[in-house]
Amino acid sequence: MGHYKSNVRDLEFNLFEVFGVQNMLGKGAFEQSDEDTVRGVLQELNVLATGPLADSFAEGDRTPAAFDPATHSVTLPAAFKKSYQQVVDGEWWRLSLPDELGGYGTPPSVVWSAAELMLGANPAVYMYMAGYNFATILWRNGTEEQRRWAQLMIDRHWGATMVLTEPDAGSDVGAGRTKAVRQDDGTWHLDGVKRFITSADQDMTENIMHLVLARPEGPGVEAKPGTKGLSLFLVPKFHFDSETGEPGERNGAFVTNVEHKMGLNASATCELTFGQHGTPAKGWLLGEVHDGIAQMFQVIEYARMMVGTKAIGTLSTGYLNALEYAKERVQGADLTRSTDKTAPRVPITHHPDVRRCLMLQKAYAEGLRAVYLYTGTYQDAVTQAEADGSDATLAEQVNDLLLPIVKGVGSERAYEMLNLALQTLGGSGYLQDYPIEQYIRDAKIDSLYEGTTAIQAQDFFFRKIVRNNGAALGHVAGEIQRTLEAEGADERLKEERALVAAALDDAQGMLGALIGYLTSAQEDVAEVYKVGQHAVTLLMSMGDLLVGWLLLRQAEVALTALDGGAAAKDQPFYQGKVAVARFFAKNVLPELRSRRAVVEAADNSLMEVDEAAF
Ligand code: ST9
Ligand code: FAD
Repeated sequence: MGHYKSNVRDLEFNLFEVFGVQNMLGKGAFEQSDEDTVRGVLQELNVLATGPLADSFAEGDRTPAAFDPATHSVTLPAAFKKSYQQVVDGEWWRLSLPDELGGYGTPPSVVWSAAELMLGANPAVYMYMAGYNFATILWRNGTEEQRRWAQLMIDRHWGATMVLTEPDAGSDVGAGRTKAVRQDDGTWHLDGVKRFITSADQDMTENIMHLVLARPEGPGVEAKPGTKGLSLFLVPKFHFDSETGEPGERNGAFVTNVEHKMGLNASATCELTFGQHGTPAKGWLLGEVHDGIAQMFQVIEYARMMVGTKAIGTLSTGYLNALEYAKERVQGADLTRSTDKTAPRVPITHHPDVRRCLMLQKAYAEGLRAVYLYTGTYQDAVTQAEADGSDATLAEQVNDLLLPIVKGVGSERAYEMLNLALQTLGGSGYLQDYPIEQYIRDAKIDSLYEGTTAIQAQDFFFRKIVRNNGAALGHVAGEIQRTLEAEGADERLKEERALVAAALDDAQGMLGALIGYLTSAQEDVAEVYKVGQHAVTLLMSMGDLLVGWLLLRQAEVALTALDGGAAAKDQPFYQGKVAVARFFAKNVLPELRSRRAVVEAADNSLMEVDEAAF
């Protein structure tokens, strides 16, 4: 058996029993899809994910991407390349493409379910497939010629990168110094050094299209500071025939280092230099000058969703591996007989603390899966609205609101819970005989790249709530209220509903306090530090609220299914849904009360501590 333990049952439960995705299949943008096709996709992909895709997961870690400075090239282990090729040959990348670029009209919620299977089995493989997806950015924003390149990228299976970060410009992308100088022929020469660029070289594709943020210069180009002065340039590794895509001469974008990392070793993280090695790095402007950051955020939004889904997929397989081990590992006597030295030894699942750890992992694995799929349903609504010409504004705003929760909360809780998964295996968890130590190393990156958790929290508060005047948040709060106040709601979940209601009140209280500090900052600017100190608490608490609420919704569905005489094979699944909703509501949601008290009592003494005193 491979390392990867998927949970297709839970994916299908969310899609069909909780969110009712089948109701929009066969219509409008999703005309080509039906329930059977979706179930078929998940089943087939599951075979690939748990088999050939998972097979090279450990090999990619033990034999990391190798760099040859003489040729500026990166090579990957053969086993890893085989896994990649199988996904490419199966044309799974089509799932995320729009119809006009050869997609299947698959709803985003289903695409993200499929993505979880690949990301959980072998995340680096998925990330090398960026070329197909990033081609849509050229398609959406490019000239006629660049739209043709988009098709070439797909047809010829090129790789692609997103190139923002520089040594002095990480979170602060606007500090980037790489420049682009306009040439007489309308092209641009890029000059600068970027670092930490994922997939900037590999030996699996004939070409790589780099999507690079740089500061344009030249006659008639207004110099602007910060992110709003950046443009997006298309910089191919090899020049190519614009009609056929046939690669020609080497362009001047060279990889000059590959980082030695804590994990995700199959994914090459590169220093990428432009115009530093005697060959000009020729780029083509995408769209208009100074549109770069807005265009790059089209990529970033996708990538943030991907990172959250990756973290949650890894948490899920970590939990299921821990669960399997716990059921088999016999150690110690039941606590009720601990003084009886002759008592039989029991599987560790009998110990209350092991149960606590397992149930917490289950709560976050299944609760966060529901959060990313709930987010996916708003992407479904956006796609559907774009197809039928209706207003997509609210769905877009709700999706935007939820992205920092999927990415920020997903990555933080996954890392925390994977620690519990390892703990469940005792000393064995520390060994490479089991996959959990690699999961932890591979998942740590998720709270760092694509914007650290602090950046997600500020994005959530300032941009997604305050700037949006609370419209999207109000909609989600209304959805939660609807569950809480539903007529004929199941009495058996009365206590859990009260706990979710209290958590909603506490989260709103925290938000109210932060908004109060922001308002006071108009009088005393230092008040905004209080927001900075507690924005992550708000983000994490909103995440817990959503997890608690969605687990409650799932429990309601499960009780109905059990009452309706669910098949014997399904009963433990539904019983588990009720148990986990109860556990989370009683054991985690009350914590929001004390977090609220801390936020409401915030002061700025932390900011007054002299650095020397730290
Ligand atoms: C990275 C890559 O880390 C990691 C790995 C990538 C791997 C990719 C692989 C993908 C795989 C795909 C595979 C497909 C497979 C297919 C198979 C399918 C089954 N939302 O607030 P302001 C914009 S990359 C939208 O003033 P500052 C907006 O235009 C590096 N837009 O910002 C705004 O203008 P306006 C990642 C947003 O103070 C403008 O920015 N690095 C948003 O100037 C300025 O906004 C980071 O993420 C948003 N949320 O700059 C950097 N926010 O306001 C993190 C801003 O007029 N740092 N815009 O609308 C930040 O995010 C900073 O907050 C900052 C601040 C840079 C935005
Ligand atoms: P810094 O920005 O220096 O942050 C350091 C600490 O300070 C963090 O805790 C951060 O939260 C905090 N901090 C910084 N600014 C603020 C603030 N304003 N408010 C509050 N806290 C703050 N980049 C790309 O462009 N393309 C890629 O493909 C890519 N892939 C990557 C792959 C890997 C493996 C890694 C490690 C990085 C990758 N990155 C990539 C870069 C990644 O996006 C950055 O590392 C990330 O955005 C953080 O920047 P930084 O490392 O410079 O940290």
